[in-house]
Amino acid sequence: MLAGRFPHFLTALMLACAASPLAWAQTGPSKPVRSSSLTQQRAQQPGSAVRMDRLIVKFRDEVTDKVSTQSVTAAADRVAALSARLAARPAGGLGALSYLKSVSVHTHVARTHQPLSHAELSALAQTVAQDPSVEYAEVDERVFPHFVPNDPLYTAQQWNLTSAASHAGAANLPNAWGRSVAGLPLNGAGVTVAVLDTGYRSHADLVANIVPGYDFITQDGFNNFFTANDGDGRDTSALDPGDWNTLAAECDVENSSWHGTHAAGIVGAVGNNNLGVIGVAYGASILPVRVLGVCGGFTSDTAAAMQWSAGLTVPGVPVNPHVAKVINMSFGRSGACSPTYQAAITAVRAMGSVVVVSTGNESARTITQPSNCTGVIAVTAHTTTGASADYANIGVGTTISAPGNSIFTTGNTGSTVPGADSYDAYSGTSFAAPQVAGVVALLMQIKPGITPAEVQAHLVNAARAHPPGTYCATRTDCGAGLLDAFKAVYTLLQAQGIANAAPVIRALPTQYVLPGAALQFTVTASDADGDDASFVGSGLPSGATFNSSTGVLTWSKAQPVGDYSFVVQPTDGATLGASVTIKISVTNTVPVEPPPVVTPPVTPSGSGGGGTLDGMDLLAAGLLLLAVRGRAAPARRRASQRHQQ
Ligand SMILES: [Ca+2]
Ligand SMILES: [Ca+2]
Ligand SMILES: [Ca+2]
Ligand SMILES: [Ca+2]
Repeated sequence: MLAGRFPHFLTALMLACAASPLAWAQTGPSKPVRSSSLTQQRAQQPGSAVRMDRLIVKFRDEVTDKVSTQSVTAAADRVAALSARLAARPAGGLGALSYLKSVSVHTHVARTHQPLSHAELSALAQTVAQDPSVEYAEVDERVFPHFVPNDPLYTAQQWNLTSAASHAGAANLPNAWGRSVAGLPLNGAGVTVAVLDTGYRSHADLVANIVPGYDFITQDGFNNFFTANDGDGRDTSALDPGDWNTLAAECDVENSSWHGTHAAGIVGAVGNNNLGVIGVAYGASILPVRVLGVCGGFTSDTAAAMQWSAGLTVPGVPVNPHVAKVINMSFGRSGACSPTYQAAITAVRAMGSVVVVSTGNESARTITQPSNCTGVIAVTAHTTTGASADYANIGVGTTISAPGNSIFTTGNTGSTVPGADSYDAYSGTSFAAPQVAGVVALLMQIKPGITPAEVQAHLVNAARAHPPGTYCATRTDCGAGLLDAFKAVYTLLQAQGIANAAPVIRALPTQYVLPGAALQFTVTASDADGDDASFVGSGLPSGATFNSSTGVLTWSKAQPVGDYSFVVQPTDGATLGASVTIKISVTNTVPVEPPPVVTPPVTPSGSGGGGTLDGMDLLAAGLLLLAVRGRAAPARRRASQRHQQ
């Protein structure tokens, strides 16, 4: 984490440029703060199109021979009979089914004779469900449990994307990424996000998601391309030539920032490709639109770029074939919203595009334009603990806060002209806004055509409260709270009729420990959606610690003698599960009971009620009791320590 205040780039720009005839209307990126760098690694591409062929069909109970209904032959016969009835229907062309496997006595998986699109398969499921023999039918969706990206810097550096249990300020992406939409993982696939910034570099961890953008930076005067720095005015290449400045009379003397490559990587660096970092919407298309050059850019060019990105006509510029439904702008300048900005924002919003803007880095209590315009999502920044970042502007018009400190992303080593790919950490509201833009892309994937107003409502309603005791906790001008990707995703899925199952804690027997000895055990939970669970604990014995993320309770010196009740409740980050009381007994006399009678599990059907589970529980309890008894007698020289998964 970085400490201290960050340079007030916009203020500095306005002061430095006050004497410059070209610069007073200019806009600058929030200044990045570099904290480390890594070299690039090899890239590989993810897979693509999805065709599916599996339906889960639950047949109605039939009064028939119990033995025969449990056989594979009987199951295959029922599927074959169903298939024959479907084929006889007028629109039965897609309906040829064959038996694949069983889930339970009446629930089987049927396979279509050819792979279908998700929409075709969903329609077939509805047709199948109308058959009198069928209780229900649904697409056998591929699930992506416990999604942990294999990008090496994700685990090592990208704290901002982890669960709220890992870091109070994190944006809670893992369980959102674990969902699938129409057979595809939830990663922004099919959504285009425009990144209006300094352009982009063809970084190995980014380039696969880049679609052709545009360079909107016009000449400063006749044949004067000081701002553009690429030797021409508007052109079809949004590549970033660098924005270093050597003329103190124009603005601060600076090395190149590669600001656009950072913002683009935060939105949509290629994910799960065994390389570098992962973007929030790691399957989205990134439309790089160049509006910032040396000493920033112009309101006019950014307003034009916004409208072009959303599919509107800008005279002299070819129509954008990759219409962006999300537009990120990590820049601004002081003052009230300009009429040109407001007109552009109103126009692109009417096109259904969501505009996300950073609030600026002046530690101010007013936010910069265009984040203060009507109709945008204005994003301030917070630290790992969820406290408002000391540099981040807040003020009337702030919508939400996103992580802003030490945000790892794609970069470049060049101090002037482009160098090699790198990965770097930066801090600023510039790096908070692209995380919100990425979450918006996830929402757009779930519900294409979702309106900007709906998007904003979901983000705001899903935001976690500013943590108690922090500066923003009692203020009304810091926005709704902290960005929470999973809650936003879950509430939209719920609105679409897709429920979220609560996690369920796996039972733990009474935890016995000798006085003064160490106790450690792990609370675990299962979740039908494959979500990772975290825990809320209460009644922790004095001196014990509980890790809400890993579920590990550690009591290094258990005392005094007595019985304790530790109450723990699981959550997947959106839905709380039932609380469970775990009994802890600090005692010299572990109860000696006769070993339980263990009934061998009854196996054949797998749906034979609770007998199997009960047997396993008894077996586990018996083993535990034996272990405790073995330790409690002469073997007291060893401190008791248990670690249960
Ligand atoms: Ca140009
Ligand atoms: Ca160019
Ligand atoms: Ca990657
Ligand atoms: Ca769940």
